[in-house]
Amino acid sequence: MSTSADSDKIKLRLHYWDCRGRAQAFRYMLEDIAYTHKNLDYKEDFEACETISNTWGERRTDHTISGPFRSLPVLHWNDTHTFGQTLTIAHILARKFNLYGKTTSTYNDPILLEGYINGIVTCAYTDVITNILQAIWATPDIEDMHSPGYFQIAMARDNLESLNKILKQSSTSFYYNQTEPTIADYFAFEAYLMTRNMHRKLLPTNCEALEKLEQIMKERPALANYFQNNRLFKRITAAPHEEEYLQKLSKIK
Ligand SMILES: N[C@@H](CCC(=O)N[C@@H](CS)C(=O)NCC(=O)O)C(=O)O
Repeated sequence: MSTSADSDKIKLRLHYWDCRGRAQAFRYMLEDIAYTHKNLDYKEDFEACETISNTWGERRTDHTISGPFRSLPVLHWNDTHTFGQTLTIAHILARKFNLYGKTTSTYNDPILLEGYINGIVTCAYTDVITNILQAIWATPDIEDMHSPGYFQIAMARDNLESLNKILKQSSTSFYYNQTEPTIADYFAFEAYLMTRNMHRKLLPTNCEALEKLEQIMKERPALANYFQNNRLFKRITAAPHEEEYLQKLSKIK
């Protein structure tokens, strides 16, 4: 039996590391969804990044913790379903809570609109966020294009440029002429913020549309609360060297 996302009680439990990592884009989605859907009981419980080098080895063998793929994030839906894989979790949320936008005169086929939106999500997640996470683990010298790990930051920059260009073509501040954010906007928002938080130099020269997106996303009541209450983790990955590495990068002008 399917449940209505607008009226039936829905219990969601997210399990992820206490860092931004892969989950941050859909954490923003969940904040907004929980703000508007009072039937939603949503909580996140965290796996401490510190456990990755000691107790996680054992914890990951327990499927009630590490889900079907022995990795995090994991989303528990109503104590009956357990999902793994970042994009799958985000797509389920978008499907259930109407974050695939509305058809417009230009995008008048819902399936094709979903295809456009999914393109942005995949690009932001696979080609920007994942590359930035890998780059932080690889600690490249961001001023030396021959440094191992430089490829990841070059890829992230190139794809952010495409994300900015596509957003600029929209008649609104959101992708594909939408008046409310879709899953695409949450992912592009985090791809842009995460890259900038690694280092401003990694951004493409022109980020005007993404800057505007950041501004409008941060004005949304649930997200404004989230940022004002300092709920965004400073830590981006579970890499033990991250703080020291980002500190070193911050000295580069
Ligand atoms: N393809 C998965 C990858 C998940 C993944 O690699 N998660 C990492 C943390 S960011 C993890 O849990 N690593 C520990 C492990 O695999 O044991 C996704 O996109 O969610």
